[in-house]
Amino acid sequence: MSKRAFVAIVGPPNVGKSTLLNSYLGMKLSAVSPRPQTTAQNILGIMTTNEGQLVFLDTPGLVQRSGAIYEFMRGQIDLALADADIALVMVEAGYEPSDEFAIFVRSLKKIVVLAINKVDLVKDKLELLPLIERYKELGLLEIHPVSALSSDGLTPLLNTLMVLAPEGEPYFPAEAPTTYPMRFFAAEALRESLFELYGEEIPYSVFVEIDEYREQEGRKDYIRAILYVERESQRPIILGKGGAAIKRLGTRARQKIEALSTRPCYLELHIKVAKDWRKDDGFVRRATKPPEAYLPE
Ligand SMILES: Nc1nc2c(ncn2[C@@H]2O[C@H](COP(=O)(O)OP(=O)(O)O)[C@@H](O)[C@H]2O)c(=O)[nH]1
Ligand SMILES: [Mg+2]
Repeated sequence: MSKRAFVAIVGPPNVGKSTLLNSYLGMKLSAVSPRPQTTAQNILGIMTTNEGQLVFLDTPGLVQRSGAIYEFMRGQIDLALADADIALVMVEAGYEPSDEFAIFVRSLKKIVVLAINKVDLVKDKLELLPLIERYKELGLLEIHPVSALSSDGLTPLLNTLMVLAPEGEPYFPAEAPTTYPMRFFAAEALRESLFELYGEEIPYSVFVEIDEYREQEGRKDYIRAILYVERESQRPIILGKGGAAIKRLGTRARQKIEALSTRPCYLELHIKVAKDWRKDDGFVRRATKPPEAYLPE
């Protein structure tokens, strides 16, 4: 009998949740950046081995901010946890468990595995021992120091997840790394590129919508993306002098999309203003319709 589990990767912003997913899948599915709240929607990634199948859901970081987009992000975490067999809670080395964190962990009615990430930054690994003790005091039993970046400790963590996974047939066919459509990852690639190329509020102020994604036999795929900004004054920043900045954005995102789809594409970008969309429940609800084919059946 083989194993299978839905594994929700949850934790504070910026600890390396998306990097972990990408490491396990060996591909750049989930956007990564040195800044918090890069992931806004859950990303589903499937890992199938000889032992079984783990269906990871990479989630936005836990934050206590108000506004429609943050409520949406918290909803995403709740959704991932509701479906999960295992909660893979991730923190980073040096992160002391706060009271809120303790409450969060106790609220999880799941098998919980803790990954303490970024141990590559800790010179003296003995420093980790008191930290591990403090997490044990919260009732956490499975604790794995890892480095998602250098893949340190990822195999033992994977083995633990497989051991804890319920028995059963795989949820999805073994070949596919995800059930989300390519258009979803096109938006993710644009999002990551925005974080790489623009400072301050800009990446957070842009909502990326893939308006059209047309696969074309014998020619480049055609992708049209709308970048919704919160204010008219953000348009010239995105464009840059003589359109240089948006050109760079388009080129970078296109390269990421092509690397994932392994097909050449033509990427067209448009800017629209959706005033203060981050606070607008209606906009967030409309704009964040989840991708289809999320769960089997
Ligand atoms: N040094 C180090 N940096 C890491 C590691 N994992 C992730 N990072 C970096 O931490 C930042 C946040 O990573 P990301 O995966 O976007 O975090 P998320 O917000 O939890 O999804 C990025 O700059 C990553 O390159 C790690 O194991 N070691
Ligand atoms: Mg992330």
